[in-house]
Amino acid sequence: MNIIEELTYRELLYALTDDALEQKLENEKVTFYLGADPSADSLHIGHLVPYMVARRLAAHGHKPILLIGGGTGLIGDPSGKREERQLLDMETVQKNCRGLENQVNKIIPGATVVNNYDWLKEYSMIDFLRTIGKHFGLNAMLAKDSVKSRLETGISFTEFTYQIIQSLDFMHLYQDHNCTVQIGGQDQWGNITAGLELIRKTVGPEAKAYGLVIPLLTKHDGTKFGKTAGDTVWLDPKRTSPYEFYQYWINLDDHEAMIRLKQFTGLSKEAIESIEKHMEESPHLRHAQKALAQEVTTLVHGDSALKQVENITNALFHNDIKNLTEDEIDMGFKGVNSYAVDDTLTLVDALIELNLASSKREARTFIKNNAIALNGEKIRDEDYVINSSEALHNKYTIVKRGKKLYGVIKHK
Ligand code: 629
Repeated sequence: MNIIEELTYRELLYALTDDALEQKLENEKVTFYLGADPSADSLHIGHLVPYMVARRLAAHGHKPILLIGGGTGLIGDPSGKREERQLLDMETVQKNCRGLENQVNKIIPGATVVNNYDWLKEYSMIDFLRTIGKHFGLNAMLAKDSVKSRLETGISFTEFTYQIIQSLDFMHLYQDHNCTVQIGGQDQWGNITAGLELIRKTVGPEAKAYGLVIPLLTKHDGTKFGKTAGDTVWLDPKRTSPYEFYQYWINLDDHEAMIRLKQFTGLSKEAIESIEKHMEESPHLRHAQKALAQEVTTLVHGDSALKQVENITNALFHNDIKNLTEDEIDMGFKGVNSYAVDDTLTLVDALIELNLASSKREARTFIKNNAIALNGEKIRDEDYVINSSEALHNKYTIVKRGKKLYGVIKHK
């Protein structure tokens, strides 16, 4: 498989600006770039898709440049946005840039990372209008989806200009880094083709540059990709813990897990097909989900985080709560209802405070029916009193009701 066939197999190719790019990628090693704007201090798993394409291109010997939009982030890309964005202040943009730089360095080790603020800040207004603005026809600019779709609702001159700024980046990278290919999500088509035009007009007709765009991910059930219960799945472990991250992939259905295996892992076609066969033979083992969750968690959070996450998952599955470290408890039970106590608390009251029972009566019934465990051990005594001396790490008593519901008592 050549790289274009491979991207097609992996459902990672939406369009090329020129079919000749396929031959070029086969015959030469090119330099390509991918940009992200610092709208937040972390990427999320939607952003990860083009970075997976960058990894595949790099694996085929092409040279990646990862651009952080310290300059464009101050303007705001209208692509795919129905409304004008709120401008971010300089301090926020710079802080966000540092967050993104750290992340992209880990996703593609060894890639060149650049920040477009470094060259965009050098333009004076008159210089910009004379040397760059002259190459952009108003009609072509108005015809871009990002602008056309906003003519009714409104778009500022600032966002209208965005396509020129992104074009300048491509021109700059073409001239200074011999970068001939830009990749991005399909929403970036207009900005990328604007750049091709600018390169042609400034460098000359012999200039040859290309664009490759990647499909925006959709889910077959109509819900949004990359969200759980409305919350974005971030790469930053402080926003989405490695355990929550792992759980996102583990919980996908079989059909989606197979597609994401192709898109988000480096596993070969043979390995993916063997996983698929395995999955069809014994679907209950969730082979595809496990392979996927392992691969993507390792890519984003590293080997030791994966170990920790698997440890938590196993402990919860086997009721082996007592062997969890303090960090593992923090991560595994983040977001679970908790209740802080000074000294002692009856188990009945604990179940109510943790929302695991709606009345004392119900709480007693659960205990009687053998449905309640503390730190992995069943409790049958309806008058049981939780005591800090039994707390794990002197801090936590983990309360479990039935197979899946948890609460955490935090001892002060
Ligand atoms: C300067 C800035 C450039 C080239 C690109 C850019 C960023 C681009 C953009 N991208 C999105 C973002 O930053 O806004 N104008 O959130 C986002 N991108 C990844 C994919 C995308 C795209 O980071 O390209 O399509 C999402 O999958 O929306 O010189």
